[in-house]
Amino acid sequence: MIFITGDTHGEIDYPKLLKLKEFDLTYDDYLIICGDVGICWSTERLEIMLNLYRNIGCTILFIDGNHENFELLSKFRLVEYKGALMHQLDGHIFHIMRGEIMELDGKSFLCIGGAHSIDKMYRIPYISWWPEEDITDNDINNAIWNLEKINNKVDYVITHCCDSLTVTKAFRFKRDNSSDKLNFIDKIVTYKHWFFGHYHFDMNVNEKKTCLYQEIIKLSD
Ligand SMILES: [Mn+2]
Repeated sequence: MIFITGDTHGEIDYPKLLKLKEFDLTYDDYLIICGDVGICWSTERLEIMLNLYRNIGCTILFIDGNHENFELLSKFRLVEYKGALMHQLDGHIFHIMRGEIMELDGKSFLCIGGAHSIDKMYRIPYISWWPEEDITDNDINNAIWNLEKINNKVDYVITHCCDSLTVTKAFRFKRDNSSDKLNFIDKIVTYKHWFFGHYHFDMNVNEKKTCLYQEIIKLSD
């Protein structure tokens, strides 16, 4: 089984994951989290967070959001798992690098973490805000390079923020450099469905794009 959900913010929005307990989960089941996972936030609480997420009992694959401690995240070893480059935080907990394409049960997922914090001015650099949050040209170039090998076609796109067109039209929020870069991805990639987090809504923007927060989607086999 493959599940996808939105931001979990460490223990704050963790309780929704307990709904997964009704399934008979194994490590051959996967939970994809669309950023702001918050396992890596403070060094002191890292082990507590890892324990909490281990308790779900399936393999956890997440992209980064804008609220992650990138310094701490970068300390984990890089591994190739499911065809994609990832930081391995624990036996069954992985952070997917930006622009990587993973394959789970025959389905492909283009994963691009990162987003811009609108409340950046109220945050403290390297304590509650990290400059690595924004999507860069290098991230997009990595996606382009990986997409070329499969003719720019994937089953799913997983991001934290969404493209500027969606953010301005569907949510009436401001565009930014990160969302602009996803406009380009939207133009070049053929996909069945795009899931993203960040905006703290559960909403189907259209038939191909879904914003996730508390909802947990189970992909059909
Ligand atoms: Mn968030």
